Amino acid sequence: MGNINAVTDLAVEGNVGVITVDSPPVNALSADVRDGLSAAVGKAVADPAVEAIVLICAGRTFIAGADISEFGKPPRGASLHEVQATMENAPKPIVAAIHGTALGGGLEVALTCHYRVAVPSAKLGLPEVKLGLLPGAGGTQRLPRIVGAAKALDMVTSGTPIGAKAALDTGLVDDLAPEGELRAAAVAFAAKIVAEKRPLKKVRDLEVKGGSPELFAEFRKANARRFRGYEAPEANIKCIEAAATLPFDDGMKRERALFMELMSGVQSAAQRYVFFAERQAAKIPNLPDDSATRAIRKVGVIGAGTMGGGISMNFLSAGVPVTIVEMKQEPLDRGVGTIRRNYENSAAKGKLSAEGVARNMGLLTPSMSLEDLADCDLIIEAVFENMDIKKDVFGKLDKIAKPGAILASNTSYLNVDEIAAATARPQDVVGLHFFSPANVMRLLEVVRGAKTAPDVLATAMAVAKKIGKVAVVAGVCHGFIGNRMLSPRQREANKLILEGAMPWDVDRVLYDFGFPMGPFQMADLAGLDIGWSKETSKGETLRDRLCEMDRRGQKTGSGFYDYDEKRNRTPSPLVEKMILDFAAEKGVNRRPISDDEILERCVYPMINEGAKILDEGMAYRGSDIDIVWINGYGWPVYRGGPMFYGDTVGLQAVVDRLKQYQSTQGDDFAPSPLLERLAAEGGKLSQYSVK
Ligand code: 3H9
Repeated sequence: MGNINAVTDLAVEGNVGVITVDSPPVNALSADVRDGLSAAVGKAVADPAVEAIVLICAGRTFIAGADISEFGKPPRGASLHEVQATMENAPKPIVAAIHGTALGGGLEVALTCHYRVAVPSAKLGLPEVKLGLLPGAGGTQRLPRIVGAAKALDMVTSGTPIGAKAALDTGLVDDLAPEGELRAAAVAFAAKIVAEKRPLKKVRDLEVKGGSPELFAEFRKANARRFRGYEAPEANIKCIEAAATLPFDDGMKRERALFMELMSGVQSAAQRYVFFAERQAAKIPNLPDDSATRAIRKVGVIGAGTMGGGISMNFLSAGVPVTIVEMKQEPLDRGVGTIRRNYENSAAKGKLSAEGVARNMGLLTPSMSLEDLADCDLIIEAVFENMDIKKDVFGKLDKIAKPGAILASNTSYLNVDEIAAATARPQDVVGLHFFSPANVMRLLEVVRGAKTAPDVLATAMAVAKKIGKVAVVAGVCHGFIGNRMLSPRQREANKLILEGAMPWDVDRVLYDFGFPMGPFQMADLAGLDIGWSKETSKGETLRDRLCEMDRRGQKTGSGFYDYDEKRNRTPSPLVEKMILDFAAEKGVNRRPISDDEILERCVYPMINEGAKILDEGMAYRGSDIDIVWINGYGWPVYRGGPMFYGDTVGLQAVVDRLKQYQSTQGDDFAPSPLLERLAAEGGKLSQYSVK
């Protein structure tokens, strides 16, 4: 218990007052922390024995930012700006002692201290942009006064923190303290400042270096694509511009105004929601955080194709040995070669050292025998998507795997319970649905079978965390969460181009909505011939006909679009004619289709399908569904995911439109009972959780 308030303590060591903030988990600037800081600084200033002050935090980190959970609630206690003014104007030097992460409001507090000392492992940054915000406590005005306009632009628009050593180089910290000795080093530093009678350095009094108009113009141009659709990056840029051109107090006013604008907007609400949703997804109802897990020291992967290779890389990169099995030598060699090449490419880009490549490859054991998986703790099957083949593999694994080994399938659609029934240990079977490219995509759907044991589920979640994935639990249903919702969107996209739209119209609308690409671009990229075969093709669908003409997507130079040698696409007149002919053949009277109809027909059935998934208990929470779509399918994070977006539109409005489409398009659009109920009750899909 602190002697200032429940989360703050003031102790005096020699002539230095040490203020400790102790507010787990991350010392966020809650009302208690702000009040405590304000009172502690006041008390230290009033104490004649104190000549300098150190601000340090207990636990795993320095202040990691404003308390995001307080946003949108009525203000309580001292405002952060008031606390900062008290600190910056204190007549005695204040030294911030930084370990862990000084993020957002945390770094902004440190910037109102007169000096900063950090341990080498500390990280300092302004990540507000990731929450759809900007640093609203003077960060945009003070940071460029130390690191210069160019570096500040980079830091506030990326949100990526820098390490303490880099911070020392830019002047953001004044001294490094030995790891584990921060308190003593900071106290010594403060005493030295007093002894040397160093001035009270106020960052606000410094000049911004390098803030020319060209810098901002070029930065905007170079990053236009990266920032597409997002409001926060531009607001952050405007603030740095203000720092470079206006007096400090005017810059602060600009920062405040832009901060309030972002804070009251939908994008930041969505991004803050996603921050908590992502952490929530890791929690399994009725399974405590400290549930027992099985030790995973060695992993087996069956299949050395694109999926198997990507899956293996996740574990190798995390330092876990992998045995990869393929039935024949040539595909095994090819798969291992691809893994090596991927690592070498990372090394060429400076993302991995040469030793890193060697270390990761040294953890990989190629094999042509399933028997070699006998000592694996987790075995992941990534073979062809066919139930008979999968059952055969699991039947064999059942005889080979050691007792207690977890047997996982990477199936993207198939029934995990049926796969589990091919073994005598269904409690050890789970679905681990990775997304391609599996070494890059953050999402992992963990499919809980009817008999999957709780500790298997807990282990799957822990493994996901270890390999840096965002895991979401799904129940057993066709396509689980993600692919199940993709299917109505695909259905409508295909119908729309028969009824009157063109593929490029549908793609443009979904791109403008914020997806990285539309469904037809996606199909061309993936290859139209996935699951298509020349022998059995009967020209029944447009896709069949395109494949029959060898227009199989980007790889053949044409698909729905025509591609040049640099893979730039243009709408194809031939495809346009094929679509018109196909529609005529089917007796469809084409009509003009508005962009609104395209968007509603592609997105509202997804919202509806999400509601069905929740109603059936196939996802624990609406927010889990949003995490799937953001991390697995490029749903724009500033729209919060399909469930959050449905809430933003208004569930009653969604239901009304679904019913209208139901009258013209049929029962595919029949609203789910849960959706109708929530709409009637004023409930929210994003807040819905299965009891
Ligand atoms: C800001 O500062 C605005 C100002 O510019 C202007 C104001 C006027 N608030 O991530 P973890 C919780 S905006 C509330 O699993 P890690 C988190 O929900 C803020 N809660 O741990 C979780 O709770 P639970 C700018 C927070 O070790 C628990 O702490 N700052 C906050 O993997 C552990 O979190 C940021 O954006 C918060 N600020 O990573 C930093 N932060 O256990 C956001 C965390 O109940 N935070 N929680 O699920 C992070 O990036 C990471 O949490 C951090 C630790 C790197 C600190």
